[in-house]
Amino acid sequence: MTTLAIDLGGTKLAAALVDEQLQIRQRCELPTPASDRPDALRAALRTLVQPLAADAQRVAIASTGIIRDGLLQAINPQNLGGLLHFPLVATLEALTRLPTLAINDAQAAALAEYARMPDGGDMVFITVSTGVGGGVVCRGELLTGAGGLAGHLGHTLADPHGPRCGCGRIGCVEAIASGRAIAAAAQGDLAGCDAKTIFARAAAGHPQADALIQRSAAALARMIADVKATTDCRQVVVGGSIGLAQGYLARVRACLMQLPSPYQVTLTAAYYRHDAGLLGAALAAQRQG
Ligand code: ADP
Ligand code: BMX
Ligand code: ZN
Repeated sequence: MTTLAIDLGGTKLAAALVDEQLQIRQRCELPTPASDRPDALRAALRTLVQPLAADAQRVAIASTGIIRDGLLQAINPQNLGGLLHFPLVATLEALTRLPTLAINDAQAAALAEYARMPDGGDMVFITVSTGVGGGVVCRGELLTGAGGLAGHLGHTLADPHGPRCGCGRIGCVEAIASGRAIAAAAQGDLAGCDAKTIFARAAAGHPQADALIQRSAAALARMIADVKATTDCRQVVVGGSIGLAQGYLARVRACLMQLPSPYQVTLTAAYYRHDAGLLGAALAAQRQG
């Protein structure tokens, strides 16, 4: 069976056809609409799925937000242009006439990354992207929680005196480490730059750009220590465009190494790189049968 897999993030929407061996073809991408109008997202999804739906037998979407009963509920609506709710499954079933599964993006990526780990062991996936998301695999099972909130590590506390997060809480990891947070903290000649530009400026030796990235990496390392203390996981896998950016994981490792030995854990970059969410959604659909 061929799955039309979709990854809906705060910045980009990706889609592809995925076969039973998890081979990807016809991958395409669009920017996520920065609008609180559900119609804008519906229109973007229509553009994305229209060329692919005829060659698929089902749809699987990995999406940012708390996903429950096929509905998206934003914990941080600022990541989606202010959009709070969206009926993912009903919209995609109406657009494609295909059965559709929806799963949180970081939870999906955790499934894909865990499936290719040779020796199992508890694993936590973290995406550092528009926001900061997570997925926890414990004894071979993905934790979703009763309401879908499990693994939302970006909304754990980094600094009680930090900036207010879009979720309403003060000082979340996401409000310091995410792409949006890096951009929001930029001042002077960096004001208005996105995180990708700030990484490029840091590579060219810009001290403020370097400090913003270091602040993100340090917050992520502290969060990973908390994750280790909570789960005693064997491995932490990092993805997302910030997580996978040149030099970022090395910075996180260097910060983590400053901490005592119980907090040390194997840290790796996502094997499936930017496709971990897409492939995890396809895998979840395969398993559902
Ligand atoms: P999404 O959140 O939609 O899944 P990404 O994982 O691409 O998307 O994360 C988007 C964030 O990553 C944005 O803040 C963007 O500026 C930043 N970004 C994109 N490409 C890069 C890059 N090559 N290096 C550093 N940051 C990047
Ligand atoms: C936010 C939250 C999570 C998501 C994470 C990463 C929303 C809309 N999303 O914490 O559900 O997993 O961002 O999302 O509240 P991404 O778009 O950065 O991949
Ligand atoms: Zn938060």
